[in-house]
Amino acid sequence: MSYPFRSVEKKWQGTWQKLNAFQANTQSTKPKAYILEMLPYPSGRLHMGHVRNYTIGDALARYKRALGYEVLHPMGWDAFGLPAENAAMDNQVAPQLWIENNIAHMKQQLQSLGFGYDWTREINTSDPSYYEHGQKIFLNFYKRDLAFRKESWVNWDPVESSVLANEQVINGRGWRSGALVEKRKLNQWSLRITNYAQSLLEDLKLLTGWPEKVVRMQENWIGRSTGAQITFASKNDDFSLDIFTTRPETLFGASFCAIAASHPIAEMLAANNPELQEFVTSCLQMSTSEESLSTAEKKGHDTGKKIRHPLLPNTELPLFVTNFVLMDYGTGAIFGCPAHDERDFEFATLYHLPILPVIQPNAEPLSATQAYTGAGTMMNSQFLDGLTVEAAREKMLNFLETKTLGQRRTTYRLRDWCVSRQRYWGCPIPVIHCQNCGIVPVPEKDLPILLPEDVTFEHGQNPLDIHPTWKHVTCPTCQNPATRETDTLDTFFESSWYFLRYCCPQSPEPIDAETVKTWMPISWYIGGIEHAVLHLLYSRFFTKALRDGGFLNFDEPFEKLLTQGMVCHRTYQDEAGRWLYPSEVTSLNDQLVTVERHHPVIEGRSEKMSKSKKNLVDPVDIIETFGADTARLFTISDTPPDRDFDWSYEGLEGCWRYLNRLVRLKESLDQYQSQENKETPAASLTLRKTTHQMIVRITQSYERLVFNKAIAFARELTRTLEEALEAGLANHESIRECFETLLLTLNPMIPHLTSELWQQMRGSDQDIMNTPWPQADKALSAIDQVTIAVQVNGKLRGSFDAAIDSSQEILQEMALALPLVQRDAEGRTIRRVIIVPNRIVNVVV
Ligand code: ANZ
Ligand code: ZN
Repeated sequence: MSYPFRSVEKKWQGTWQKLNAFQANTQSTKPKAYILEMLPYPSGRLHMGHVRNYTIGDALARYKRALGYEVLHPMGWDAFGLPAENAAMDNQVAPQLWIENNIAHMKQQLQSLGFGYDWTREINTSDPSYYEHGQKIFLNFYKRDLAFRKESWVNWDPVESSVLANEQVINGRGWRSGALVEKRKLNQWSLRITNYAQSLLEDLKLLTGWPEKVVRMQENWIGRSTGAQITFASKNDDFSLDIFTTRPETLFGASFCAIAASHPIAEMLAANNPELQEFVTSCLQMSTSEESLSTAEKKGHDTGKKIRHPLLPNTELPLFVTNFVLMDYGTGAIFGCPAHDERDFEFATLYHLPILPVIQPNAEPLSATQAYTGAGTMMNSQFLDGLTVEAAREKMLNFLETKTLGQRRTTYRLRDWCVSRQRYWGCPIPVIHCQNCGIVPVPEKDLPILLPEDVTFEHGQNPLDIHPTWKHVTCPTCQNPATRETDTLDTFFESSWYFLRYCCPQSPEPIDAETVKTWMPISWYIGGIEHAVLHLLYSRFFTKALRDGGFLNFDEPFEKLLTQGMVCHRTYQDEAGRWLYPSEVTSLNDQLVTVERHHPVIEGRSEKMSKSKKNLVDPVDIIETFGADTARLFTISDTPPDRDFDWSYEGLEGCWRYLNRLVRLKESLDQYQSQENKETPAASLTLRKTTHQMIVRITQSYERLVFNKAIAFARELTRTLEEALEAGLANHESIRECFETLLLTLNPMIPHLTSELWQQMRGSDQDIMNTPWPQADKALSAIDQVTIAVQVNGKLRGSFDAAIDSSQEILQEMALALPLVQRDAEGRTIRRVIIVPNRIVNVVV
């Protein structure tokens, strides 16, 4: 007989709902913990990625609660965005309604998994009660010149018929549509995230609880470069050119200058040069993302103009317009030094320009077939000759500054964040355009600006723009006829601050600083790595911008970040190459065949679950067959949460069997308590020791979020208890203590079954949720320790204490965590780790 999970799970879900068990109390005097999973898009169905993400968060939140924290663990919906609009077009249903239905359905699915959320704080970003506050924040940014409108070249996604932010262009394509992005010159709203480039970069230092990888990705995205801005004059002195360089020491090796196609000087020169005009136009049509530029063929057009070398009176440099210089980086103009820059080398070879070496490599001869970009000694460079590259750079910078030919300059790769979208299903930007007054912010008393509901969707048109009346208003300042802004905000605007609103969902102002301060920063933020730059960078920017606007008083929103791995599954194809769902495949005489006709099936490798390859498992099926606890346990039992994990039916069944083992254990325990055993103090003590040692190990695993290890230890303890029951030598108290420890430590992961068994043990008025986390007794849990020496390439680098007979895996992990070892290993690959048990770990790099 297997345990009746349906009734048990329903019972506990009902109890939690009735008790409002997860409502967070701001007034509580307990220490606070804020655990958050990234809010989902309400597509209508939960997928396994959600289940894993939310199980991790829920296990953590319940654990913190058991430790005595007042826990905030809310949930909401990132509800604006294109899919709702597409569904509206496809199914003739209003986006509002489509979203509402999806939310209702997904909420019910979340509840059936037993996740403990404080639903009184639920946020739907498309609800006016939320976006009204987004509009207030926008106006505040506008007042502070952090939101601005200007005509500029923007990324145009032809499939979405809308503009995209730089962060949303990936390899030259739209992040959602996959379409090749075009450049358009449009009047758009942007946020001045670049004002914060330096502090976004500097404060990465504070994020010691973030994965190194994500910190690196943000650092690269912000892309700080230091160098010089140098002014070059044209031969006829009809214009001057400011260039940006990170290599001023190579100035004597300059052989040409180049500017972007959208540089004002290119525009000026093209005005009476039709050929140049044609070239400029063709460049502008091309995608200009950095990635596509670095791979695209370098093209240039000689303007015929000559530029004077600032330090060599007799040298003239040709001026090119090129496709590889970006207008919005540095000054949009460069000098080219082909001998020491690969791109310039390629260009010079193509256009037969001189290649003038100015750096002599220290060890090798100069190559004639490629640029030399390494260190060396300066040559052909007058006052720099003989210096190292570094020293020459300093000397040149000082020289340029004393002669006022240029100055030191720092630039960032980060661009201002374009937030205008030409779509209906987004938050209306609360401004009015008036012929007399220009841009007029909507007065706060008129907020929220609501979306009209009677709209028509026509392909390629913004429904707000073609609506007969919505945009026609009177100017709040001069009372003349005026029009509303018809662009809506990028949905990333709403998701950049929703976590603040969860703290004070009823506040009449967007943010109640006092309340927000009690909960923020978020202790653990859990979500996908795909947001490493986009959402996480925007949220950090909002936090800083809101701080400077007096809305709050801290610098960073997310103390610790966990980027969870993917849920993967093997793929299946029939002989014709068609993808098959796992449910369409069965095994017959050890061969994989289709369920229906027993045709042969070809098994592929495990890949991220995706619709296109059909390697999906529907959480609903799993919950219905095995229950929520099995599904929860399985998604976190196999691998640490930040790694990918392979879905397997066998693994799932293993978890199901384990739950049943716990049920049987309770039955054996009842029997044990009612019978005479030949108890010995030694056996009881041994059992108690194991129990308390396991409390330490399991607690440590929770602290490090390695639930798979916590589960492995719990399974070990289960085995010990089964053996003790069998042997019949331990006393009732030690047996009971062991079982209760198991229930308490498993509760965050499998809350339904453990709640039920707890009640059976302790009585119907008892709730495991109100029982604190078990404390290990120091004397009982003491494990014999040994000191392990750690070497890197044979040199002593430190030591640490570990439990005697610790596994190789644990020893390796602890050794690699030593700061000195990390320093030695940085930027190198670890080739081997040699372990002498209980003595030495030697890391070979
Ligand atoms: C002369 C030079 C000599 C350069 C040399 C490099 C090597 P990062 O590190 O990415 O900041 N550059 C400047 N502005 C540019 C723009 N708008 N579009 C394309 N390229 C641009 O690189 C800065 C270097 O990229 C600058 O230093 C400049 O070329 C180029 F041996 O100046 B360099
Ligand atoms: Zn006006």
